Amino acid sequence: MNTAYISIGSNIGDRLHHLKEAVRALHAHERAEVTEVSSIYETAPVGYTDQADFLNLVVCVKTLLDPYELLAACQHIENDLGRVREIRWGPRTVDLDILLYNNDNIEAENLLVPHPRMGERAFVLVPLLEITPTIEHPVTGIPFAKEVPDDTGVVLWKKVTGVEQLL
Ligand code: PH2
Ligand code: MG
Ligand code: MG
Repeated sequence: MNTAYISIGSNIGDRLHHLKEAVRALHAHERAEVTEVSSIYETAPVGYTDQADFLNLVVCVKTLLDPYELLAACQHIENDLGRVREIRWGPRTVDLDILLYNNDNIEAENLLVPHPRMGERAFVLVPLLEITPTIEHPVTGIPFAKEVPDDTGVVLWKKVTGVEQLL
């Protein structure tokens, strides 16, 4: 069994609904199970800042899918939820990004794991560390908790204590 962490974000329409639909769809996959979920955070947009605030969370998935199959499953869910690809880092109904897959270091054209920008993004690290406080970077071995960036734009929006709350 493999363990992956996935960051999910939405800043268009009914953001909570989109996050829940994404968690449900991952969990409904016959070869994936969502075993842990973080709370939901409201976060100031990073990168392209002239857009609405996001809701973000991180989920832990136990899966028999290989990383590329998991990526395809994530993209399928994004498409099902009506995502249209437009501006890089721009507004999105739902975005699912693979952060970590076991301790793998993947450098493929369409997939970089660990996610190359995760260490700079408080909207990723705050929810990730809520689920797994001692997790380390698979390549550097440095605990992510050691280098959390400025988290002033990341505010607890809904406390979540179990997966059932989002299914
Ligand atoms: N996603 C991005 C770019 N910027 N900012 C926040 N707060 N949350 C996101 O999920 C996010 C972002 C690209 O996917
Ligand atoms: Mg993203
Ligand atoms: Mg993405």
